[in-house]
Amino acid sequence: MALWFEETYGEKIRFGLRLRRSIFQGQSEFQSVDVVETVEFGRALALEGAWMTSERDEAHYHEMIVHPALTCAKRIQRVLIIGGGDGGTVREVLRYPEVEQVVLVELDKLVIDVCKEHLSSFAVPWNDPRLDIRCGDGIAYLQSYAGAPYDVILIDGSDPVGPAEGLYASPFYESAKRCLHPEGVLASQTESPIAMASDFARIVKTLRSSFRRAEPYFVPIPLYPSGMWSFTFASDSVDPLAFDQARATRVEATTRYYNRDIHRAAFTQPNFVRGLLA
Ligand code: SPD
Repeated sequence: MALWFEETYGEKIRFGLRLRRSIFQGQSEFQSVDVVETVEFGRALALEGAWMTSERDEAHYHEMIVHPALTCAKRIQRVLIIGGGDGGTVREVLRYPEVEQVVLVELDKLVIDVCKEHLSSFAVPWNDPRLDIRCGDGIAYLQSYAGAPYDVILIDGSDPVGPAEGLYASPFYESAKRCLHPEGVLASQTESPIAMASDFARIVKTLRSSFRRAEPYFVPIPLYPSGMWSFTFASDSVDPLAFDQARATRVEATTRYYNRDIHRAAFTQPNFVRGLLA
C-alpha cells in the first residue's frame, strides 16, 4: 500500500507527498517532528504535521529569506536568526565573509538534533566558529536583549499558530526594532498570499506599523499550501532594491535560486496582492 504524508491546512487545503519511507518520528515538548523520504521532493521535515522544508525546494526558501536582506543591509557583521532549526538559513548567512557572528535562537532542540542527523544534505556548517546556537524562546530572547544592535534579524518561524503566533505580532516587532541597528534590516517569512491571504495581509500591515517600510516579496515554494509564498523586508532606512552589487554578484555565483534578477522581480506585486494590502 502506498505511503503518503499530507499537510492539511485549515480544513480546506491538503498537500501530500508519496513517501518511500518514514525516517524519524518523534515528539518534543512543543510539537511532533517528522522526517520522511519522499518520492518527488527528497527528504523533508514536517513539524506538527505541517511541511517545513524539503531537499527539493529548500534553496528557494533559505536563499530568499537571507539574500535580499544580506545584500541590502549597510552592515552585516551581526546577524540574528529566530527559528530556523533546520540550519538552511544559517548556511546561507555564513556564505558572507563579512558576517562575524550569527546567533540562532531555536525553541526546539529536537529540531536541530534531528536535522543535523537526517538532513545532512543541507550541508549546514554547524561547527563554524561564528555560529552561536541558543535553544530557547525567540520572543523572550529579544524582550530581554541588552547587547549591541544586530545588523540583520531573520524570522524563520513556523506558521503563526501555537508557540510561533507571537513571532508575527506588534510587541515582537517592537522588541526586534529595539534590537536592530537603525540601518539594519529585518526579514521574515510571512505566509502565502493565496492560501493564508488574511494572515499575510495582517502580518505585512503589522510590520508596516513598526517599520518605515515593509515590502513583501514572493517566491515559489511548491512544498507549501498554494505554492506561492511570501517574505517581507522591513527597515527604517534601507531600500530593498538597493543591493550592494559586489556582495550580490559574489553570492549569486554560489546559489541555486537567488540572483540579482530574481531579487528585483520578487518584489513585484500582482494586482490581487496590491488589493490585499490597500
Ligand atoms: N508552512 C510553512 C511555514 C514556513 C516555516 N518555516 C520553514 C522553516 C525552514 N527553515
